[in-house]
Amino acid sequence: MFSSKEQFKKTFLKRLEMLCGKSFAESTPRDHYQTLGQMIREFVSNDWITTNERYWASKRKQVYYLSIEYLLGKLLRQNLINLGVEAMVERGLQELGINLTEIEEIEPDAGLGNGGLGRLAACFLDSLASLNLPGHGHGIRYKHGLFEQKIVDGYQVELPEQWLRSGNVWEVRKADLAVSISFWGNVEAKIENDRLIFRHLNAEKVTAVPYDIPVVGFNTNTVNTLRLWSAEPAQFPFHQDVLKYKRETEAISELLYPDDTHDEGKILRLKQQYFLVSACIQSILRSYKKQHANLEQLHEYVCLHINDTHPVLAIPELMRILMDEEGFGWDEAWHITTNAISYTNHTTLSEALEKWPVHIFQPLLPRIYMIIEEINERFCRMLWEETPGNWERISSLAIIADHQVKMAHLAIVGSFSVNGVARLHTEILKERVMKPFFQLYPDKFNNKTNGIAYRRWLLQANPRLSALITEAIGAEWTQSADKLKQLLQFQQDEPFLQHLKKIKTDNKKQLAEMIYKQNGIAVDSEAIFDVQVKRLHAYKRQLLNVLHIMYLYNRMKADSSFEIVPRVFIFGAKASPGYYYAKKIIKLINTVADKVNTDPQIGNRLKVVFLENYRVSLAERIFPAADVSEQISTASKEASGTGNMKFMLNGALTIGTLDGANVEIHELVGEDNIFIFGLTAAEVLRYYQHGGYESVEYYHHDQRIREVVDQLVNGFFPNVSNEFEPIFDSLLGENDQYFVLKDFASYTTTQKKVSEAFKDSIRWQQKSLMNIAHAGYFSSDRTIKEYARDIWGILPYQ
Ligand code: 26V
Repeated sequence: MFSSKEQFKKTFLKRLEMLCGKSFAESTPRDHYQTLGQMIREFVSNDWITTNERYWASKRKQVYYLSIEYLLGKLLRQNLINLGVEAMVERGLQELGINLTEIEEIEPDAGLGNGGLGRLAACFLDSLASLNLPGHGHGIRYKHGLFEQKIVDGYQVELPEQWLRSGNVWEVRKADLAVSISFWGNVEAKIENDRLIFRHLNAEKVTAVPYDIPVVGFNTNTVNTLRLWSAEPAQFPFHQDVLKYKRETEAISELLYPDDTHDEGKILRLKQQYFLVSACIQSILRSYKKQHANLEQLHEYVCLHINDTHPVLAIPELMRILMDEEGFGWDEAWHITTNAISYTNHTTLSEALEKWPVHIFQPLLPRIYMIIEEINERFCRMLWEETPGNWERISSLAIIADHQVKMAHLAIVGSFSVNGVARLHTEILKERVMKPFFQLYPDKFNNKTNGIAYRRWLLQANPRLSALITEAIGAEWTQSADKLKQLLQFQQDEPFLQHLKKIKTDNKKQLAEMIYKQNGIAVDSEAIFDVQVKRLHAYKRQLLNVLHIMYLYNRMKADSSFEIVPRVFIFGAKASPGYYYAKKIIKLINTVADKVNTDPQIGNRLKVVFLENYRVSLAERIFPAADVSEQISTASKEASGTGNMKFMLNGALTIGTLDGANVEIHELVGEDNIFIFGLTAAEVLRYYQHGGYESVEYYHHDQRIREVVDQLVNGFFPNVSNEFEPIFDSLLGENDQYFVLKDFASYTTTQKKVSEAFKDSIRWQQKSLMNIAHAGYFSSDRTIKEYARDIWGILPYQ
């Protein structure tokens, strides 16, 4: 059906009628979207089946990526590109009077993730399939993804997200592959034939139904699977209150939790976590047993990778199945489990490390809790034998302590590999946060610097730049990102650099149109587009960016001859619904935007734009239009960042701290092509350890700081009395935990350098080119090859 344009058109028209029961004349863009989606799914179905059969028949090792989040975005364009039929379909549709870009709009973003962690999982799936690697994803089919954000009067308002409202054209429901999950009840221990047997009695059963989504590789026949599990009531519920049971069951896959300190201890979240791992492991073992005689070598054929600690119950769940259902003894089960499971850590922030109160955990998952207790006891015994009497060490490393289950400790003890997501992050894990564990298991720890699906973020999101690159160095870069380095030969090529500039300006004009449509703000596409898009968190320091904007505004007001290179500051950020402080920052950004944008004295020299509902599809429009990428987290806090890589790939220059993967970007592009400022991670950690920072001193000694901080509370912003007091207090009352005031001067000086550099247009384009040319390193293909080689031990097919 995709063999030629004519064939495509013919099939499309026929399918449209069959599927929608309407004539072409009556059909709507939604009908066109549904038809094209169905056609693609049907087209890949053969390769999908073959890929799977081949994997099992060959009996080679396969990896399962377990993640509570997948931030997929839209799939239509990606699938067309990966199948190599995009241009043909686009032309064919055009001849029928249909605009592909318009029908793309119909597809909802699959927003089953909060941010970087979920998007990373989606990028990894793309790379696994594109590299012909046997790797599949397992996740939850949330009915509602991350909330939709509206900005009303400058405040964030959350609306439920409804991506499944019109169905999901990519998924296939596999009701026959459903499995049963048990919660609550009690455990009975009995001796049978000289063996201690455990039975989970009186459990409440939930049915997990898989929905499979094909993951189509780029320019290959490999089609892997993303299996999303949905919770449904069991067929014959033994329950007095059936309605209550139905409601509680369906609640499990009802919504994605927005990451949030205030959700600690939510029982539903724990239910989701166990639901995912139990369903996933049962389904893997069922397939495995069809091909293999016994489970003794499971770890030689199967690897379960857990994306952060959310799926860490895979460890006790696999132990449970091996012991209680398959009859293995503890030691054998432990050997198999700990050789099958690998773990990625995504944060060192203590408030983000998962801990579950025993009083919640134990009743919900009684048998799983028993197994964790046993793991803990054996682990503590081992520690005791190493350092007898050192209770302090034992209680700080224990898996269960202070009536809590510490999920990261369980992950480290029960897996064969622990990796961080950027070099600096892994060093901090090894030398500080997880140091005693590193000393205990030095060989487990390794680094895998994050990467991005560069085809989505460049080939797909930035067609103008992609065309220029292909014209300059050929199309090989779409297969191996390293080839982007060949662009370095154009460093002194002025026409090429001019072309690069023209492309950026065109992309900026396109974004400017969108900004005008959505926010009613007219921005000048000749100005610097300075962008900070990411979740709103105190440690990411959107506040530092805003205070700098306020400072610029003050300078311009005080001195009408103050010269400034025109700038548009663009923000996109969702705050967790319960994160009070983050919401205050959103209100502040919008309040500053109102003040600045409506001041006739400022005109086009300074504009501030907050784009609502930041998500994958919006990101795809923003990155190609950015001049400056804001990566300004307090050093040591951002594990890696991946937006930083997307900006770089699209030729934006980074202003950033030496944090996360910025360190590696800095190394790759060199001093002259990035703007680094602020405290280093070592300095920040030294302050935390030894003290010595007094934010009030910076307030008193720097007049610029005093002015902007005072403006938060002195009526400078009309009609928002007291609104920003919590921000004022965080900076002065709470001694500015994130060193905003400490880094202010350095940030301001560096921003000035950015403006100066932008004036020299050709030099700027050279810097931009250096960034694009070196971004190949951050392809998730590179990252996934490293995981495959160093951790999973899997090989490509074909
Ligand atoms: C969660 C929470 C929840 C409680 C409040 C504070 C807080 C802070 C951070 C987080 C995120 C935890 C895990 C996570 O999403 N990490 C992100 O993973 C990305 C992919 O590896 C990485 O690029 C980001 O730097 C990292 O923050």
